[in-house]
Amino acid sequence: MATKKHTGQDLQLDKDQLKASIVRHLRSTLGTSEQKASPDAWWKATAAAVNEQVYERLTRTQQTHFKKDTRAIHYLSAEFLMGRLTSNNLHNLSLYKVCEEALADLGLDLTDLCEQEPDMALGNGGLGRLAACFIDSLATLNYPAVGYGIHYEHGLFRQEIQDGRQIERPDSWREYGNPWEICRPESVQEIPLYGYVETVFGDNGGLKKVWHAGRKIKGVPWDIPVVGFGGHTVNILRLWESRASEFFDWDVFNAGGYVNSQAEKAQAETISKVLYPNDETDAGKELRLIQQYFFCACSIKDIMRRYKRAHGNDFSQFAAQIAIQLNDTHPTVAIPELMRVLVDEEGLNWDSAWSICYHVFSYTNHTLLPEALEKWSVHLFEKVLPRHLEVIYEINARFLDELVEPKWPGNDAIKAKLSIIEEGAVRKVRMGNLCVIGSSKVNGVAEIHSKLVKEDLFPEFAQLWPEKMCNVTNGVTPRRWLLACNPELSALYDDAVGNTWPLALDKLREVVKSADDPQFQQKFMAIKRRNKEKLVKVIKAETGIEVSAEAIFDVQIKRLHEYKRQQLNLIHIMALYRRLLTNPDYQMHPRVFIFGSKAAPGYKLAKDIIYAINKLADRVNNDTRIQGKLKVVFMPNYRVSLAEKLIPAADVSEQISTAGYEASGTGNMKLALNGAVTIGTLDGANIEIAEEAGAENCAIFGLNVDEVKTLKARGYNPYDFYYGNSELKAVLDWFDTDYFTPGRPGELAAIKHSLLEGGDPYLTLADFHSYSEAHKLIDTWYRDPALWARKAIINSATMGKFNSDRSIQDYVDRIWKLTNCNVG
Ligand code: KOT
Repeated sequence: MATKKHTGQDLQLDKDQLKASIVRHLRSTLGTSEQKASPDAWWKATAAAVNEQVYERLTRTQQTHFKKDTRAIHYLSAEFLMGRLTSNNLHNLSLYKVCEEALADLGLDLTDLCEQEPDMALGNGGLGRLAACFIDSLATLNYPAVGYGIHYEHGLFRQEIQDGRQIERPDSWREYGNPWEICRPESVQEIPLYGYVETVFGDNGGLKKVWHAGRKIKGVPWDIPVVGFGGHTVNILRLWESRASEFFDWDVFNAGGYVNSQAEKAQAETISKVLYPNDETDAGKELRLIQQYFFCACSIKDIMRRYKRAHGNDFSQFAAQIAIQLNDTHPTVAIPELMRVLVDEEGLNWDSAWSICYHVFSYTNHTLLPEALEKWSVHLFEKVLPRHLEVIYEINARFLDELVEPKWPGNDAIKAKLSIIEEGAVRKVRMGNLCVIGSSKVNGVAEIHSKLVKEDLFPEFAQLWPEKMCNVTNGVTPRRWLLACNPELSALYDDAVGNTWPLALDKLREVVKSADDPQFQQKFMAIKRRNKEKLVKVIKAETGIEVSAEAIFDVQIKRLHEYKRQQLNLIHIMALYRRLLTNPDYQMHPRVFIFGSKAAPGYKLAKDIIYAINKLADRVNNDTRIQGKLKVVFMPNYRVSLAEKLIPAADVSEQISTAGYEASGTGNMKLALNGAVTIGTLDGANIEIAEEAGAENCAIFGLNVDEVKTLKARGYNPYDFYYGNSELKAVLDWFDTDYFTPGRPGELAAIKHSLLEGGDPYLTLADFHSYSEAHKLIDTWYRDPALWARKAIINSATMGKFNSDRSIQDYVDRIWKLTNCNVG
């Protein structure tokens, strides 16, 4: 029988069909009517109508992948910061316009409807958002891929600001149901924990290890379809939810312990309850290790199940069919887990199992910060995962004997450094070392970062395996970060270069030739202006602060961390304010400084910086003496959906980390793509952004990586800069007064303290002067509208490299070696 070739065309809906489908779902899925339906019901009915399309394409994708039995990538990440999915899915299915018209017929506005959707905030920041962009690109490029993660009941906390301070509130993204997820009870897994290991005789007479679990937890998969742009491939993001398994429930129950069984049930459900809110710090908590093991073990079982469906117990094809990417060290325990499954459960010998593991795994490093490098106490490992600790010891012993000893005979110092086990009062398992040893490729996320991973973080590993270390510069999906969030600029680009740019962002380079064309400039800047006017309304609604779209919108949006240096921005705004107060003629174009940032709940200084920004805002925004030249806005609850409103309206992008500390950054790419000019250090991907846009189109300042190292080696003394710059001294001394906290002097003193007595570890004071000069340059540029328009256009038009499709293609070529699979 001839098989019908699908093109996807047969699925296209017109306006009336979609409208009918929405109304049908409103009635039959939501159980309401056009007269009574709430905005939430309309949103869910719309999603249900769209899902008819999604599911059909998902089924076709899965059938094709199964039939062709192609190699697939499995992206393991503790975080996927998806944001909202409605407009994204509509765009990727080419249904956005159709849906807009269908809803208009029903008297509804699609933009308003999209506001009904809670953000899926299952991540902290850059690492989680990168994972979300990557699965979009994988589906778009038709690569067979599964994202695996944790189905947190509560994502990253919701931030409220009360009297200037951050208050954390629980996030409940699925409290009233989420139409984009599908529960898959048929693929539930059971996961062992705790207990002990027994050595027994195996069938072949040899010894074998048996892990007797102390507890078993059920892993329930929830699938989020990931629709590629064009709608051909629909992959899945599979998130695991923990539940109590019958295994221990019944044991305790039969012993008469109904209450205990309920308590254990609650404990089991705690595992996927909440996302740890610490970005780039290692909490070292038992529950976190269990979270990591839980989702890795579920995922490995799922991968095994699918492999065996095609290949039975023949593992010779496993490494050819399966690639697993570890998104930082959080899923490292997948390595000893796969070893345990292959050796203990499938009966492979150690060497065959190791060869499979080594070829299957690759590891991406996202930070060099020492406090983020995960280490688990051996004691904790032994308690929670006794068999895995044995496996790790075995991996370590073989590595030290077979690789380190021959290369550096008798060198105990190097052995101690490279060992997976850190010796000391508390012995620890170093997850980074385990990742490097158990992976065939290790990559950093921008050129400079990958160089530092190789030269500073893992130099001896790089000597052992020079081919293992590589770079894949990060990227962002242009579908969300231009097409969906900036419809007017997208339309301008459609007119200028045709509508293929969402798949080929390099196309935008053609626009560079129009950068000096007054007509094009006028159109480009008018769009920016309208985006700013929209943001003016959002700012008013969210904070009550009135700002003018006439001003320069200067934006710093990212997690709060000393290395990202929001404090540098803060003290520079204070300096500007002081200049305006002391010299009423001080020349500057009006400026609005906009911040969006969450601090880890336990990070005291970060929370103090948020407080200081808000107190500065109170004072500056209400000071009539400065005639509205300066405004400061702290936007509460920074998240993906807010970023989508801020980024299209930004004139200036603040990327001011201490050189050597920001691995890559991805907000820098999104802002430049939307026409913001970067003020930034030569750090992370800023370097590559300046290469693409031309250094003359960015305001680069500050010490570079080598200069930071030299200054630190020489002995940095922040007092040199404090006493050497009277303006800086006056600004820092302001923190001791009650100028910004009337009646409460010294409330902000901790910030000054960290910059002086605290040693200013991130060299804020050393870079202050240069930062201030760069801001003067920005001001001069902006006051020449044609010059500014030129820079803004060139920045936007030259960001093609930072398409996450390019990043994925680099992963495919350098690491995964996949072939794409057309679904039709
Ligand atoms: C968090 C905890 C442990 C280890 C690393 C992290 C981490 C790193 N979280 N986010 N990052 C960021 O990752 C982004 C994507 O690669 C980078 O652009 C950014 O520079 C990192 O800070």
